[in-house]
Amino acid sequence: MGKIPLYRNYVDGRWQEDANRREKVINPANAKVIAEAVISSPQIVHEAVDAAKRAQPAWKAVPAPERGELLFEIAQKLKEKKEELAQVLTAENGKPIQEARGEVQEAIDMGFYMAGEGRRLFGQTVPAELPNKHAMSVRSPVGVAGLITPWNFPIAIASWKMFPAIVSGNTVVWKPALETPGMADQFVKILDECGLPHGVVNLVNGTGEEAGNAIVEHDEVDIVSFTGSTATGRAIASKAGGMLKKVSLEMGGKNAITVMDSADINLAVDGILWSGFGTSGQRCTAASRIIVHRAVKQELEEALVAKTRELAVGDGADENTDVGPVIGETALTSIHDYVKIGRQEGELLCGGQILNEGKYKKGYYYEPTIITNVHPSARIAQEEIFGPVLAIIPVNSLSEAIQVNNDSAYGLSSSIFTNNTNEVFRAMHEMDTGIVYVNAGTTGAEIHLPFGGTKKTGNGHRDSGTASLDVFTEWKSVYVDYSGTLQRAQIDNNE
Ligand code: UN1
Repeated sequence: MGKIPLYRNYVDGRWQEDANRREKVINPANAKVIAEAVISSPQIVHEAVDAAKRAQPAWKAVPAPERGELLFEIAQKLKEKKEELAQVLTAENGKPIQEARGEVQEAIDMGFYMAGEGRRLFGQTVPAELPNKHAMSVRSPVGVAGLITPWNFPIAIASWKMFPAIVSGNTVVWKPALETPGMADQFVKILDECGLPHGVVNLVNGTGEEAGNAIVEHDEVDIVSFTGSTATGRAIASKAGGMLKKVSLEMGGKNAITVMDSADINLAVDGILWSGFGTSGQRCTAASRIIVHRAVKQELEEALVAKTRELAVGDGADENTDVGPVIGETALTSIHDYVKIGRQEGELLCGGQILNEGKYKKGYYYEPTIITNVHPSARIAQEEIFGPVLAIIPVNSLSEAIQVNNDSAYGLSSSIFTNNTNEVFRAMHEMDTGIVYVNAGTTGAEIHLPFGGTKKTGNGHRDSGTASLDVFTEWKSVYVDYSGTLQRAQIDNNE
């Protein structure tokens, strides 16, 4: 075995090795060890928080347009390195290279977008109640931000949090997922090369139990922004709640695509394939329920099964791959367990097996799977599977479709395929999710709109868009009285 990279921590502008423990990084396409990453002790997290705390006043004092300019250079560098980054991403995450390029593009877009925020960061100026008085609100940074990010979108989601955090004057301690430390390494190297002052972003690799907890539990971490599982999010919320710490959570989804009788069926099939089986179903936004009007159910199922069978499952590094491996062995087993449950709850139309022969022998591959005639309350229609598995639920009307769509603990993304204008507007208003698509699948959010969901998907905050600035800033209301007299609000103007 040739020499493999070691991914280190980056604390106070220095690359550091924690010699005690390391974790192997695996390519899910072939189970090869491709790198190692250090595993941080809570002590290292504390050092990173100290560094972030020390760097924050000076970073806050840098004029926001200048912080934005630095972001512009970072985005430019990400753009130059797009292909290299995409290759690293596919090797450690498994997603098809086309999708990896798309994900890096999402980070580039977020960089350029937030660079512009350096010259906006709008507050409000409003009339004051009293004469010769000025009233306005300005944004100020929250302080030290702890970012905990997942493996499924290791650079896009990191950029949704990192860029708004730093453009608005926070400093950062970032714990990326164990499975994808290479992306974090590449990202932070770019920040460093572009001259981000030391201590502004600190990278700590490690486990959720140790490094993640150490971030959440540290008194000097003022805000935690997390994307990942509902169980972890709940644990973070209860700890952070007790500490009265600001926390922004993005968690699960159980997203549905509704196909109405007026829909263009071929278009709906393409949307379902892309959102159901793209990234092997491992997106929070992945479609996992298909709600179909009975009038077009058979037509849709036939077309869907035929096209699903044509999908090329394989190594994501191959340009022709449609569906890559899933992230690892545990995921494979969990997906297969759900499919076993699903076969009791409905009828298997295609797929249903772990692929482990021939070219699939070494990696973690699952057949794109469709199960039909599933009841809306079935486990495979309620629980997040995070794999390439679709449950088809037949309905008789739009009202029933909306009811089924909303019958979920989660509320991230919904989609409707229809050519009926009234249905478009009803769906838009009545589907209870943070994102609604019309005549497109449930995936593909653009970075300049808020990303997030209702109910147990989140806790009311949003990533990306200008909404993310609300996560990383506090409002400060400012009143300037230039009358030269003491003017008492609510009293002197209401005598
Ligand atoms: C995620 O699934 O965690 O909207 C993020 C999308 C992508 C981002 C997905 N732009 O599907």
